Amino acid sequence: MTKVVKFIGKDIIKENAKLAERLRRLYDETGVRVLEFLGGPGSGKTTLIERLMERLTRDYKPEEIAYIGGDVATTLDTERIARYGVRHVQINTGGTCHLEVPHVEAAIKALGGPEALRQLRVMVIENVGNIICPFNFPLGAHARIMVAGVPEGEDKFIKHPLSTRVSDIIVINKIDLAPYVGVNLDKMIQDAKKINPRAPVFLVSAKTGEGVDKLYDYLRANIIEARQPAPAPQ
Ligand SMILES: Nc1nc2c(ncn2[C@@H]2O[C@H](COP(=O)(O)OP(=O)(O)O)[C@@H](O)[C@H]2O)c(=O)[nH]1
Ligand SMILES: [Mg+2]
Repeated sequence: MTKVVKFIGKDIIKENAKLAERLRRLYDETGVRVLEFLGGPGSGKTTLIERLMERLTRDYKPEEIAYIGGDVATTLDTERIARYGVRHVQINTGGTCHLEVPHVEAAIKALGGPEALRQLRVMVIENVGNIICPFNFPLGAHARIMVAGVPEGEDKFIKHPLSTRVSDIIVINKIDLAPYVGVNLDKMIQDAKKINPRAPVFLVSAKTGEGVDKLYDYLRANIIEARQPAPAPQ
């Protein structure tokens, strides 16, 4: 009889979740606060991180800030962020559609290991552009920030309830394009809140900068400078 090994994907997800707890302990021991950005390709993750880097480098020294860019190929995003003078490292997954804990561990090693983390106040991880897989593989971050671009469609949150549910913060980006693509922003907000009542929703345009201050102030007060550690990754 043919032997079948089932649920292998689930085992990988479980194993990664365990490793993510180890990463979280490393972050908490070294004192770095970690923000992870997730969302579809082109949703505006790198552009939003650029806007946040402008603000972070006003409040912190560049050597207190690090960026880990996850992508299938190229160093394009990391080159964009490197312009802010912050520590940076690119991970090329070579085809895998999401980052896993060993990718981040390798990137931390490239940054200088736990000693380097001790010098940091904040580390930003940009996951591979994909609205499904990365959400299944937590990386121990203190906040997982889902970025959905308005042109991707009004129904993004309903169509991706699991991704929406595991996110700590939801960002609706490219609001400058809402009138052109005929998207009802109120409906998007309502959908997001219905699926994930615990995540605050921010409306931004990473291009014009609208709404970015509000998001930054929230991140700074509640994640980067929070006295209480954030809840363990889910
Ligand atoms: N109109 C508009 N374009 C944006 C906005 N944010 C990003 N973009 C554009 O969307 C494209 C993809 O952005 P990028 O940040 O590279 O997306 P990523 O793949 O999620 O990192 C680029 O051409 C950006 O200039 C926005 O708020 N409004
Ligand atoms: Mg990007």
